[in-house]
Amino acid sequence: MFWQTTRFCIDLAEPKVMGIVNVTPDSFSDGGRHGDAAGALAHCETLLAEGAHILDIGGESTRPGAAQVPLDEELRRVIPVVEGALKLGVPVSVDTVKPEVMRRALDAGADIVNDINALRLPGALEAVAAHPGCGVCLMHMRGDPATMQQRPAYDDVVLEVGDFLRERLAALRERGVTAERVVLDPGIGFGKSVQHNLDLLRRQRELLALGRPLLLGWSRKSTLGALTGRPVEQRLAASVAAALACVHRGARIVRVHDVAATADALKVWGAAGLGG
Ligand code: HH2
Repeated sequence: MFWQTTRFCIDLAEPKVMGIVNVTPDSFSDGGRHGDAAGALAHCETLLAEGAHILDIGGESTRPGAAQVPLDEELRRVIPVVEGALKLGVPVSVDTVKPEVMRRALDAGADIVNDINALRLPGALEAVAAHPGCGVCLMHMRGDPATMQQRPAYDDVVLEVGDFLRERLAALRERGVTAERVVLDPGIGFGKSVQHNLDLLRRQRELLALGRPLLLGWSRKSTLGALTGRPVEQRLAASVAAALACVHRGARIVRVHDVAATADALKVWGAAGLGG
């Protein structure tokens, strides 16, 4: 299976590691670490040396309760880093919900739009459809970051997430964006309880029926804290285990902070014939 993006057709025969680059003061696990463009670009290079296949650059924290970032501030944070990262020879993704940030990043040459809101803000579908070939990650989120963890409820979380992703994929197709450009993400921690996230992991294969590759982001998330009792800075082993578990259940891209450990684990996993 392949993921068609602006400059790269990404071969997903082997699982791919998407390295997280948060250019934010307040991300839940690494806020403020790479707050300026030079620091963020140095982090991009580190992640590549550690084995990242894709860089995902974001300028707005989406942690539960996070404040929204004004458009001009998000552009100021993200665009210089996207421009620099595009020279590094790997696919560059922009993690944003804002159509104008998508447009500006795509104009700069970005390969992928990663939207936790699945292109639901007015103008977002159009921003992607106006581009001839960028890749897209559509993620499921119930509610918005300000309120999403207030008693999330589903009859069947896997069926409801699947229905949502199918509808968003169809909305993109209607606007002429072919399925080869799209990957799907159930959105771990976005309007979901610990049990919902675990149901999505255990029954992840059901989402493969949607016919597109799955991207999963478990890295350092609070469900791992609930399972291990560990604070966010001590969730490396749990994050690597979660990445392997979701690759085992059919994910082809894992979005992670700890690239070196995840890439090493996936190499051993693959060599053992366990998938990927
Ligand atoms: N998770 C976060 C942000 N973007 N995108 C996708 N496709 N899938 C995810 O699971 C996902 C995402 C949250 O993690 P992080 O970027 O580390 O934190 P913050 O939002 O606080 O910057």
